[in-house]
Amino acid sequence: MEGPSVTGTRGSVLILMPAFNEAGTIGMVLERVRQHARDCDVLVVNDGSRDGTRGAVEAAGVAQIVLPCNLGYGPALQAGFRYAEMAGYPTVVLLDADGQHDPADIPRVLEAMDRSGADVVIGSRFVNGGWYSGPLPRRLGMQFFSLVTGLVIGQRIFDTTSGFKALRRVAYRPLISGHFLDFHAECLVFWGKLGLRIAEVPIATRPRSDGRSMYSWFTLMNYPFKTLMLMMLGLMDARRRRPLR
Ligand SMILES: Nc1nc2c(ncn2[C@@H]2O[C@H](COP(=O)(O)OP(=O)(O)O)[C@@H](O)[C@H]2O)c(=O)[nH]1
Ligand SMILES: [Mg+2]
Repeated sequence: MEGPSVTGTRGSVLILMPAFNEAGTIGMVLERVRQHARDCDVLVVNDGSRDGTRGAVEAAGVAQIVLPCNLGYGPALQAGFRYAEMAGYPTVVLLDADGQHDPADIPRVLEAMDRSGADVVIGSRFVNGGWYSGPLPRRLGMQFFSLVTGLVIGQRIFDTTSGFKALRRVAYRPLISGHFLDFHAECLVFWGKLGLRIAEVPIATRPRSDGRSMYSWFTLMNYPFKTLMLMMLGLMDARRRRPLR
């Protein structure tokens, strides 16, 4: 029996946008993507949203995978990576649907990828002295995982929790079936140990104007333990594989 197939006209960059209950912002974000990344294709993974997200994406005329229930950020993006792989996209750009990332930065992130030859380019809040004013535990967690990642792969990544990333196929393909939570430090060490090249470029971020963050106090308390455990799984997985570079 033949596997599923994805057909249709497409460019070489897929903007992959995870969305859970983002009806208040996603229309505006998609409009700015159209303005600033006209040549890119867009796929929203609508993860069982219960608000008007589906209608807003349809109104924007953008492709979406509508999951029947909420699977969570990681599995939802894995569905998107599978789609990108089946359709043969050389590059995927991850971008949040809540308006915190500015689609005007997409061309700069892609240029940095071309210029540097990196396999992963992270849109970073912290290179060039950037600053994050969120809750203290979250700031400390970010510092901690930046240090740990640096020790493990020998390259300091300042923003390990950015959801704005450009990935070449060599970087997104192995994520389709791995153990990943939110593609943060657990994913960076996996990529680093596989020999992939990672670069960071500064981006602007804005506070959320609508909806709710997926991180509650409870998930933030679990985050370090889960991420450390998944980092170890990622390292074991990378050791089993042949280096990609
Ligand atoms: N697919 C999927 N996306 C989610 C889920 N929760 C949040 N997101 C999306 O992931 C992106 C980042 O989420 P957000 O809650 O803003 O994370 P934060 O900015 O780190 O606080 C946004 O586009 C959300 O809509 C989820 O359960 N599934
Ligand atoms: Mg956000």
